[in-house]
Amino acid sequence: MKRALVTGATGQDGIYLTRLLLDKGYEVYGFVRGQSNPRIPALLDNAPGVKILKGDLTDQPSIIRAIEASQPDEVYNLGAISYVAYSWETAHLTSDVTGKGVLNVLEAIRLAEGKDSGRIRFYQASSSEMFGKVQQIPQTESTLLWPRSPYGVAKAFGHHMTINYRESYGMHASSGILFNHESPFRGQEFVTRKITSAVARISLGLQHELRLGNFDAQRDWGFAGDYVQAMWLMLQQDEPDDYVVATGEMHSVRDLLDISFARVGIDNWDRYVVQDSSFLRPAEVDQLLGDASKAQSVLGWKRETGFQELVEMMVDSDLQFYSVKG
Ligand code: F7E
Repeated sequence: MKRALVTGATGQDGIYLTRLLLDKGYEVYGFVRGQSNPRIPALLDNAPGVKILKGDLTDQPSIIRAIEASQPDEVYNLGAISYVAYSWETAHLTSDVTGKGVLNVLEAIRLAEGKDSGRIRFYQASSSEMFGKVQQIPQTESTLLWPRSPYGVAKAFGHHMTINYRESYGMHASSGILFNHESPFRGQEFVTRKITSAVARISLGLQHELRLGNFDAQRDWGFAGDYVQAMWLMLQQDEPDDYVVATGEMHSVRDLLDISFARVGIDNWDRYVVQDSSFLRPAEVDQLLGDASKAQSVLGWKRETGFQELVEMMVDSDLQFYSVKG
């Protein structure tokens, strides 16, 4: 039986990946932060059988102990402060967790491997946010990074550190450059879920207004459940490498609004949606579009869920949730 250690296990991707690994027969350990973390019950409900280990990415001894306790064949580093807007308010903390946290995990693995380099396979959750002010359209694994937020800068540090440890020590360290990926488990601070939950509440008469920032931002939005497959596939390869994971389609925040409101039978969303400058960012990433040809040809990965299907899945799930919860 293979063993895996997943940091950030209580997050959206953590839940999907943990479930995938359990289904494949792995023994899975979730590395989870905080005292009485309120997200642990959701993880245990959705991925029964996962074993919880407590620690923090900024506390390296806790990572070393987690590796000792779990004896993993594979480590997936999904833990991060992941909300881009918040990273301007906490640039130091974001650098420590989202950036230096990666180094802490890499070093802990190197220590555990000793002379047996490559024994523990490592996945780093890199992000399309590293492309920021895009220097090429669409973005590939070799596109120049130009991050536009403290979050993007921290992710770029983790990405390059992963490559550096692979090249310096022969570690089996791979990096997935994942474009935006969403699901009903997405946090409500992110624009997709903010919209789908508001639309559900508006159609149920529980909310009357939705305040948003930049309507014109464009992203390459995919389904998180499809994307965790790519993470796993990367660690099944003989050679570690970096891969873009994306749909190759770009949509705007307006498209999200169109599909979400249409799903509940509202054609004219103008009367509910208000632009609020407090949601604009100090530096915006205007558009992101990924080219996942390498993941498709080398890993045999392909996305299964289209944009409209994804948005409708999220609206339906929120409708169900709020019609029970109120
Ligand atoms: O924003 C615009 C906002 O916060 C998307 C994270 O998973 O993906 C995510 O980062 C766009 C931006 O995601 C609102 O300005 C307009 O242009 O959903 P988001 P993100 O910043 O792209 C990457 C790949 C990651 O790695 C990150 O961890 O939507 N937008 N109005 C808004 N965004 C939010 N959150 N709220 C608004 O009211």
